[in-house]
Amino acid sequence: MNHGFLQDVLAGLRLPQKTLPPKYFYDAKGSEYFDQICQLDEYYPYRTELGMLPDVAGELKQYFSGKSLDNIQLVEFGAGSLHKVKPLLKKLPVITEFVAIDISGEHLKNASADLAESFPKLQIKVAQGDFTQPIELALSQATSMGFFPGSTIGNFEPEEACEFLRSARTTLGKESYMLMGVDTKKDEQMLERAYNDSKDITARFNKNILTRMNRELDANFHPDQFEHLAIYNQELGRIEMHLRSCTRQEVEVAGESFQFKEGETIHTENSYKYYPEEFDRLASSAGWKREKIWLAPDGIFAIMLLHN
Ligand code: AVI
Repeated sequence: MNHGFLQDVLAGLRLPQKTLPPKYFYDAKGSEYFDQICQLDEYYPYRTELGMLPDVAGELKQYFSGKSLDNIQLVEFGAGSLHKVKPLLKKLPVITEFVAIDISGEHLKNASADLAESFPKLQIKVAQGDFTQPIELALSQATSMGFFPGSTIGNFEPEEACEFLRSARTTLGKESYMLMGVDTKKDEQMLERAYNDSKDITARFNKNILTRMNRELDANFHPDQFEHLAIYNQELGRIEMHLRSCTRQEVEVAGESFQFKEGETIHTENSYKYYPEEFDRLASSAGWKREKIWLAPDGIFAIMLLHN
């Protein structure tokens, strides 16, 4: 049994507002659902960012300064399916090394075998692990650039986001860069539609965590006794995902029982949205300086280049 997973689940379900850490969404099935979410019309962050990346990659070099730029070591945090790195690799042949860090090892291994076929000269390293923790990288002479697309930073609490940015600075070393995708505050309807898609893929993604606990933690959740809920919390500037119990029920996890009232929720994810200036303040409190911002039409998504 995965001990860290069990400890986190028990601790979260014992809270007055039952909570689960969103990083546990991403088992093999959850990663598949997430890939499907990315193909949805309603889920604008993925396609918007992917559409921006070729131009961003084309312009990147002019914002680099300092160290030699003949070699860039690119480090992707939470690498997943490796779709987003391709436009960078195509436009920036100076990227000679690529390190992919992700929690879902199997998914990443398949994706990186694919990448190696398309970019045979690229040195690829795969690291399975929790990228929120500092990681020892064998840093070469190359300039390091972190890559954290998809607005995954939004799934951290602001203090955790700051902590992550600080630890990424340590991981990447002096004179490094960081290219980040950040989802922006916008029209509430557009936000809520992105997390309540008409094909119910996001609902399946959310409920998959129950199936995962049943399988891995000897739990007995009935996924059909919970419903998916995603709402924008304007005060806190975040989409919240919950699983709402349809009835009064009792569930066991590894021998411990938990009571649910009808309508009670498990809070499974926050997805924070930032005004660019808000994000600048966060990055600078972690020691990064914004070098450049690219905004999608109507400002619905931002890509930022930070400099250490
Ligand atoms: C991975 N992360 C940035 C996604 C998001 O938008 O917060 C996860 C997600 N949750 C529901 N849909 C997508």
